[in-house]
Amino acid sequence: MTSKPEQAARVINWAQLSAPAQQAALARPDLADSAALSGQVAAIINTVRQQGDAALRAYSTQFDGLDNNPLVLSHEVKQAQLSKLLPERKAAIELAYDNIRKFHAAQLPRDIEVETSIGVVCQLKSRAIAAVGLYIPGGSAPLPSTVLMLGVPAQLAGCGRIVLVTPPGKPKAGDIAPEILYAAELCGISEIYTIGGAQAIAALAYGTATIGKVDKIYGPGNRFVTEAKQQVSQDAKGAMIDMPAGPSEVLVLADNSANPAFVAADLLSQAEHGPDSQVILVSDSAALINAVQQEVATQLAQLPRQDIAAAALSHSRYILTTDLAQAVTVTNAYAPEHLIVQTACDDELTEQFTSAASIFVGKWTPESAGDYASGTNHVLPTYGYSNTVSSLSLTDFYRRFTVQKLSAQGMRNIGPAIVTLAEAESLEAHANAVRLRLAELNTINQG
Ligand code: HSO
Ligand code: ZN
Repeated sequence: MTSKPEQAARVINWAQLSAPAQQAALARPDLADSAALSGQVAAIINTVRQQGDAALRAYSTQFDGLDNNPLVLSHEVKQAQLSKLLPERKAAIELAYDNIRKFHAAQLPRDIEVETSIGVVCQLKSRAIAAVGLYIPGGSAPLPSTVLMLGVPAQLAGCGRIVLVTPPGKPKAGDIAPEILYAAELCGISEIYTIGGAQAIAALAYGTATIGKVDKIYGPGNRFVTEAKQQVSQDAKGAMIDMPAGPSEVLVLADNSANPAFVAADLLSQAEHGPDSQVILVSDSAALINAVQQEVATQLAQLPRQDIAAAALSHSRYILTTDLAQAVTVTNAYAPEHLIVQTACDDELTEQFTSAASIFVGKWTPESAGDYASGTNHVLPTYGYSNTVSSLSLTDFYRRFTVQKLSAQGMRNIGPAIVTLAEAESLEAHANAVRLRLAELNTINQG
């Protein structure tokens, strides 16, 4: 566990840092894209492409210690797992499902049609992506909440096939958390495969005899999964992915009106995700920072995952600013995945944030609310990508395309301008495609 003096040493006084030192204070860790990792993942992908199901079974023996993984989760195994679901967990999943569904149903895209010039009609349409693959991690913390975050929008969009893959479970394939299976059932997901890791991503992207290929892959995973998603997304024959990923992050912006125990709990809830989690407190109050540090030490000692949280905290940062305006500047520069604001002027500050992916406003709004049950999506851009990449939403399960139709009058109206532009670009064939039609319209006019 981290001792108090060490924690105190990690307080950064922002105003005293040079510009490069400020940049360094907000830098993310280098991602583990070592040549060894990408080579290993490329080899797994290749093997799955060549040997299909046999490769998936062999990897399951090698990585999961399971002989003869059936790959498909059978109805019987699923029902047996579902019968173990505790009633209060079932009810909680249903509450979360309802709220996530309400918030995402309101995001339904609308087709639009605009007559840009007389006789020139342009349409923008959205249609569900035909086949989507949802990756749900197993491991130290299986995440039924992620099933809802991916499954609800896929269900609302009406994707033709929704495929879920998740590590096979232990001690036998199919020992998958009943909460994951119930969340999948609510989302109407019946195609479930008991595979995880880079091999699961390869199977989704390229297909095997048992697992049909999908068009787009969603969801978080370890560095093998993340690397595999990157690789298949760079191959036109592979599959698109939801977004680039890095370690999960929270930045809490708090002033001396904040409750230090709440702030500490929020920092720790991010820290327990993984040793590489990024945890930052920004405050204009040295007293608050001090109180939070003490609370963190006390609460950490009680946590079952204290080793993971302590590892994350060892590179956490407590940044002291001269005022709240400077705190906002630091926050915007970092572009956090999650931003929690606990100050005397939360609503006013919220208007000033320019780059956070998901903002949690006020003392009654922990990140856990959005992680599970408020309705917002918890699949979010990390690693500073939230400057430009958006939180997962219903539109990510659609493709958008345009349709246009010109009448004879539309061609007469815009044809001459098109010819002029094509000539300006020295693209004669383009100009001709219009000239021929204008000439034809002239003969009709004269005739
Ligand atoms: N905070 C995580 C999501 C999560 N938390 C799932 C708990 N379960 C990344 O946004
Ligand atoms: Zn979380």
